[in-house]
Amino acid sequence: MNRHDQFLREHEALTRRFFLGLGVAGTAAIVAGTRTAQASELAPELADAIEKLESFLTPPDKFRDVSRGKPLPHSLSEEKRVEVGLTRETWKLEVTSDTEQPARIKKPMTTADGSALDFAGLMQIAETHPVRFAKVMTCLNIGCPLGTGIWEGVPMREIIWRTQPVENLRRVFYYGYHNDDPKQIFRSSLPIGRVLEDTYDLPPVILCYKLNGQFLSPERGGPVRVVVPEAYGFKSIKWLSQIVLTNLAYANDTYIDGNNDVDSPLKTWASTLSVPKEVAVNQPIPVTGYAQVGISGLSKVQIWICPKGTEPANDPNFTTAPWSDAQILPPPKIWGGSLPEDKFPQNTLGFDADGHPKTWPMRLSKAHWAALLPGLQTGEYTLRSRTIDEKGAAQPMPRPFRKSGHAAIEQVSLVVK
Ligand SMILES: Nc1nc2c(c(=O)[nH]1)N[C@H]1C(S)=C(S)[C@@H](COP(=O)(O)O)O[C@H]1N2
Ligand SMILES: [Mo]
Repeated sequence: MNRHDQFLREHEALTRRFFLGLGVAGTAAIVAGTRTAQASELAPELADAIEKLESFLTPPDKFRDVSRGKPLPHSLSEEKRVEVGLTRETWKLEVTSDTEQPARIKKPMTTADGSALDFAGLMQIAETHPVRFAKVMTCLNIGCPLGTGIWEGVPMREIIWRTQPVENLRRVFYYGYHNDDPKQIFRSSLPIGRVLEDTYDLPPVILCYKLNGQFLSPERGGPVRVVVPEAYGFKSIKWLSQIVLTNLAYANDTYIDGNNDVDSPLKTWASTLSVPKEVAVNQPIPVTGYAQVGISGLSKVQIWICPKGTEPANDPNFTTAPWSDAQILPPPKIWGGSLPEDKFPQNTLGFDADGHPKTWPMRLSKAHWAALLPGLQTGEYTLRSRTIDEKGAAQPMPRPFRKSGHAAIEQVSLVVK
């Protein structure tokens, strides 16, 4: 066999092995219909890149911070934070009726009459109603996620029911400490139904006090923030101090300014993490990445490499390109994120008693993937990755518009020398 034939044979073998050759029944984990790769199926050439992948959970102090406020509420001195209720000892939450479109509630909770909720009161509710779930925090306006965590809190409805609402309650809006400057209010809102009931198997909307098993830091919105499991970051208000019950029938989030689609749940999409910039001719190319697993789940990650500039015309989403399946990695052995003892807290939604995920990939979080591209000839190439969600929609569908969250197909350049 001459060298060229040898290459073709190897190339073909590689192609089959890494793109199509995952068909050995019984060797792969299939959870909830999505096939994840077993360690034994991963090419040895990928070991290095997989080893270097970011941890599944993000240490709380490594989240990217996009907080607003002048000064940033978390940058205030300890003394000032004590004064304005941004410590566990001094925190207070008021729950009142909207003065403009009032909801009828019998027992508003106010600081004036001493009925506001304090942290000890919150911890009392936490004794019987703690909720924990994994979630990726993503800013609608930024492509890349800010971090993934196990968020712990109590359902917001537990507090709302204490106000004894009677009628004319259609929506709830909420905001946090904003330097006592009305211009700095950053408000978000939800239909009351979403708060009272967890539809589509979603975790509840929580008042969150812990991230990855540790009390919420000032940077992450402590002492208490809202976390809305299925939503982009702007719904998860930090330094929470006010919940307002209203008869308003539509969204009044601050994020509406800026042309944002504030009813958009998390999308599913893929990104690369490591791609060699330059590779040698005929050398298999290890690539890794992650997928944000949105409301519609994740069934596949696919990649496609083509010589630069040879993309098909009139097919902006590259639906007719020869995409091949990457391997979705199984749950990690080490979760990271500074989780105490690297163990999930008991009763984390979606995890069994031993701390193993019940399904994988997990909706509303992330999954990592890897692929070994067969060796290529000299030239400039463009590598793309995309997701297919559980309904079969290929990125950027089903919701391609930028102001409902990032979903554009990523492209990365690569040179073979
Ligand atoms: N009070 C308050 N809450 C806020 C914000 C803010 O500016 N002020 N920013 C929001 C936005 S736009 C995002 S994307 C998330 C970011 O959360 P993180 O800083 O914990 O990553 O916080 C949200 N909560
Ligand atoms: Mo954001």
